[in-house]
Amino acid sequence: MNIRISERVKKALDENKPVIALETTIISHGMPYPKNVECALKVEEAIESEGAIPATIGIIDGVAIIGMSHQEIEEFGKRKGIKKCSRRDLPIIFAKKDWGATTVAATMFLASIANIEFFVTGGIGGAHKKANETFDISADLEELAKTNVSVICAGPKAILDLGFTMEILETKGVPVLGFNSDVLPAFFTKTSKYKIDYNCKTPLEVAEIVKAKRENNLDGGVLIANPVPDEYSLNEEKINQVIDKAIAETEEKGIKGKDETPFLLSKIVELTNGKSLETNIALIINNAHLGAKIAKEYCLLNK
Ligand code: PSU
Ligand code: MN
Repeated sequence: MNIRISERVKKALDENKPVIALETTIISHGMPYPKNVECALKVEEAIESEGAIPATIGIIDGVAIIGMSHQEIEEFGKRKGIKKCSRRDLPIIFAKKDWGATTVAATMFLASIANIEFFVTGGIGGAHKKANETFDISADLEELAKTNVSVICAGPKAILDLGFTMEILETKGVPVLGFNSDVLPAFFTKTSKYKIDYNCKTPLEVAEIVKAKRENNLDGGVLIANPVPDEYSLNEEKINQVIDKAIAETEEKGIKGKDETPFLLSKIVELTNGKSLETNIALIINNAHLGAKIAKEYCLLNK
């Protein structure tokens, strides 16, 4: 496989140090420049401040990079026309020696090849509203079903059908753990009406569950849902109105498939005058701290 693991990440993995995978779709298709680059670098810093090693993953000229340099991250943030790359796009990007910004699904796949257990992001993809008619269900859920990587996020974004998404995760055998939460956080907001069965209070508790999953050969991911910090949580009613407006616009404009999520994300930033972006950045950094803490505990358990 065309893969380049940075020396720093290689060394950390060899020495059983905590490594955290990070995606690039969030940079290229999830946020505007230059905030996207600022955010990506702050997330790396947050991970480092906890004593863990960040591994931002993306594809450059057909080579999967595990552990991008700051310069490469900057390039991902700036460059136009980088393809959004989910699992199904990987062979095409490799064959054409193209650039690809990896989604949760593709990043999980590449992280697993590099033996990285933990992956931090903002929100995962899931079943879109009306997925019962359109079948628009993110490949992220399939990947969580089969690939051995644990994903720390702030819940699926409320642009999705959260109930449908949770049902699919259950069907596919993906444990969903709330971090100090009894309900599924909905990305921009701390809460939703969907109950979570397992509330973990400490990073160690999460690490123990991940370890038990691996030791018992229960393939697939674990989803850790970490609510956005209080001071950044948006008003549920207002954000849902904004989301409905953005979704109505996708219908008017006929935006579908892989373009739908990036369109909705940028529309929501526009409609909230950038407020949603602040929240988005804050919650990823919050997830980065938690992910690093969990990974540290996991390394200690596996000593
Ligand atoms: N959710 C967010 N921000 C994002 C994404 C999801 O809050 O940037 C990105 C992730 O990379 C995710 C992808 O894997 O969108 C899902 O796209 P789709 O729905 O086309 O599978
Ligand atoms: Mn989709």
